[in-house]
Amino acid sequence: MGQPPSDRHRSYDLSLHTDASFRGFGHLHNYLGEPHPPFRRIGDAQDCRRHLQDAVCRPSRGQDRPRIGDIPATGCGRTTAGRGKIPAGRTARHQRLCRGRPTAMIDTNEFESLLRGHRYELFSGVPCSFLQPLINLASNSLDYVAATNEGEAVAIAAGAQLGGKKSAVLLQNSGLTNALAPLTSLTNICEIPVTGFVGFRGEEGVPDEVQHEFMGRITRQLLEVGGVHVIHLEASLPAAAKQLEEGQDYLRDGKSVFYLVSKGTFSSLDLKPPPQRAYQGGTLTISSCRDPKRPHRHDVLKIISGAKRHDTVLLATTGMCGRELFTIEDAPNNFYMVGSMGCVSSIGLGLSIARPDRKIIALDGDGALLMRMGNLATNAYYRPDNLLHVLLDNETHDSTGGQATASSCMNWPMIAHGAGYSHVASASTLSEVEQALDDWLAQPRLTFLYVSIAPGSISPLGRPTISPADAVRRLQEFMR
Ligand SMILES: Cc1ncc(C[n+]2csc(CCOP(=O)(O)OP(=O)(O)O)c2C)c(N)n1
Repeated sequence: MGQPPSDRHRSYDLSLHTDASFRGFGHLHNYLGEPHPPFRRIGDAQDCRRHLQDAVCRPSRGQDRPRIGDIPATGCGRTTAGRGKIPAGRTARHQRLCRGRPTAMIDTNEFESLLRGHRYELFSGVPCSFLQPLINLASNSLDYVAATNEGEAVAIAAGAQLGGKKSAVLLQNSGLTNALAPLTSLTNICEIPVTGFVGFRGEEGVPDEVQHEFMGRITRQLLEVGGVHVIHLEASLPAAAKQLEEGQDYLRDGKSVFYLVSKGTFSSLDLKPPPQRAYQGGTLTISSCRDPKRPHRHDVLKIISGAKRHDTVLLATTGMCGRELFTIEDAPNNFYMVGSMGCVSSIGLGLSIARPDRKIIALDGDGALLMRMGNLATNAYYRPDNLLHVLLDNETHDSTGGQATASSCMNWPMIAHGAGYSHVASASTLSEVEQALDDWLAQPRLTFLYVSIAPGSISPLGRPTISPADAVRRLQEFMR
């Protein structure tokens, strides 16, 4: 126990240490001038690690965290110079985090004024205990859309941003991987900037559950690789105000900005009881589903494209759907989603909330909807009348070679009905499609239109020549 750490330890980060590597922890504690931990067993790596992290603590940003290699390899290390290094690096926040003594933190109510000052209008997210005050704030007094996963939250925020409502997502870093597809292939390439507040679990030097350690280490890189500008939010209002200001420049340039939020950054704020919403049911118009002579996607899209008006917007899902729509007619009110598979109805939800004066038609595929079925629940919960969610079900991943999906064994109208859509219609002929469209345009209410289509696509098949970012700018111009 009292052996000095070997050279092997020198380059290691504390969080990477294993049971064996903790053999030098007694020496480390001598060096730090800390009392020895109360552990009896060397093998108790978790406890050792927590204790050591607590003792070392992360110094303020911009300074390197001390590593075991910083500690003299021999001797007890009780030198003034050596001991002085670490306390000097401790900020008030680290003392607060590590010692449990509250010092600086942001008053959540005052932060609301900052957010309002920067005209944030819509929030979407998935809860995180570190962000609890912010999520409670959004849920109590701001426009908050509770998403089923973080990718959905990003897509909802992007949809609202597309419609002119400045939007932010609230999520835990554990859910970042859920958000990566829309961050990399929607907000990034379409230049739809969203702001994010990310609960920073597993932050270096802050004791946390083991499952957060790895994600804590890669959070910043993950976001940066995803094309997001990252700012670690300071736990004081004036400093955070400056950082919010700094973020606006990135947003204006079309780049998303995410703020890492450490534990205890915001003062607590109670959640007001959310409005009670019960299953409302809806109407269901089922035709002869899956007619053997079902139409092709191209024919259905022709009808939908032909029905577009000055107040409609068509959002087409990933793959051949967007390409066929473009081939039929490229129009300023078309958005061809590339990537972000499964997110089209979430973009539609955000856009329909932001633009109640427009009628939004989200064209989905069975493979895509299967990928993010939680969207159905969120769409139904928020029930915007101006959203028509069309599922073009060919029971395959047509765009990638016709591989079967599980869709052939599913009853989609019943699923959408069970999720709580206001109205569900199904169509397996072109005249039924036409009828359902007319009904929705005449009486807008959240509608799920199930269309059974045949696999296959037209030939030759075009591909949007307009870039995703230009298509977004064109659509925004159209909606002005
Ligand atoms: C996250 C993700 N996984 C996989 C793909 C590859 N991919 C592109 S289109 C597609 C199939 C989509 O199937 P479906 O939604 O049923 O539409 P269809 O092609 O049948 O019109 C797949 C798997 C992707 N773009 N993104």
